Amino acid sequence: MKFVHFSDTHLGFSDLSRIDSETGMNQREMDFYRAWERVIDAILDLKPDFVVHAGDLFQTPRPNNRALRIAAEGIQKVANAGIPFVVVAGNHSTPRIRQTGSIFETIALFQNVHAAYQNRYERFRIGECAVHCIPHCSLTEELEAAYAAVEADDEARYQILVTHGAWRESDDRLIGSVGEFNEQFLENPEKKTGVTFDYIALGHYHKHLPVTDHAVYSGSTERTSFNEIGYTSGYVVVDLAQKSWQYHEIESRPMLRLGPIDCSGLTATEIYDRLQELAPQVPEGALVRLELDELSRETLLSLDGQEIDRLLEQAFYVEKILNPAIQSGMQHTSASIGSLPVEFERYVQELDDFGLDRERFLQLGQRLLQSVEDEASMTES
Ligand SMILES: [Mn+2]
Repeated sequence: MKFVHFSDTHLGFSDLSRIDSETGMNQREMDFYRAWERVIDAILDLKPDFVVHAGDLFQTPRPNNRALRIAAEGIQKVANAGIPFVVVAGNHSTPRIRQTGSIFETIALFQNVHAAYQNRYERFRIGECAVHCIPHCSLTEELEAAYAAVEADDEARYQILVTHGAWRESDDRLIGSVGEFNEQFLENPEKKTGVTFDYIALGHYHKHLPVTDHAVYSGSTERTSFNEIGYTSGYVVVDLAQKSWQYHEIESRPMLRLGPIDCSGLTATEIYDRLQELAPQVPEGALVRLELDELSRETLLSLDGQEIDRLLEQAFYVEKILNPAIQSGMQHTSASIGSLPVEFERYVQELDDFGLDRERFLQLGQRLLQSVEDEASMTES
């Protein structure tokens, strides 16, 4: 028995207000639709026995009409090919107010589609396989109740679990945490439930990562932020009889880091020269995070963002992180603030007797700052 595991497709995500001239659509939004379609096409080619989606099908609990249509089209193609489709709700697609109702009520109307989205455990039987689902639960008590309800289906040959959240390996070790305020923490489900699973399909972490030999984050199908530089996009094919799985990469928009470039003693013109040398490293259509360190006050003031964009014109977008040099004797007051996350990191690293988990605090704080910055840049344009 073979199945496909994917997750975090975030349909309806959009960013950077770049509009495609032909369709009038946000180009990043289209990237996410294309990624989804690539996986759907792969599924139709492969003809697995079923498909599981481990959460964050949509970017929000109320996806726009286009996101909804594209999701429905893909699911319908799979369902029409006679391939059952199991999906759990992740933290992004779970409404904060229950009265909103869930988009998955609609998705579940399709034949061959099984959706777990009601803040509780559900189990579906597909051929020889029992598919146990724990969706995102809004309350810790609901998650505990979900674990307590998990029971092996003794008549099924295989038991698999589909769930969404960060994996709590031990009290001080979290895997796959992205610092979102409502993320769910999963204790090792086998220890928690006493059930031995043949495979645990995880969603939430956008990086493809096996946590154990049979508990696997498929990773997302596109990157939602520069925090995900270096993550590949793809899906996993699981062969239950062979007790094996394999990751398959799909194409997604190139995303890369340029620098950090040490700019001490450099003028703006010298920095442009340096960028001209580096430009061939940037592929067409790339999302680029450019980091310039040790900028003098004068250089910082004379740097022209549009000139940088022109030098890297094949890029889709260049995010510029400008870090000023810290002048001696003025350790804590830089001439100008580089970027909030960088300044925040400096601040946190310098605090003595912190008393909290510094790394986690830093990660959470940076994530929050990033989301505020992202929101600001979206409303600006
Ligand atoms: Mn996600």
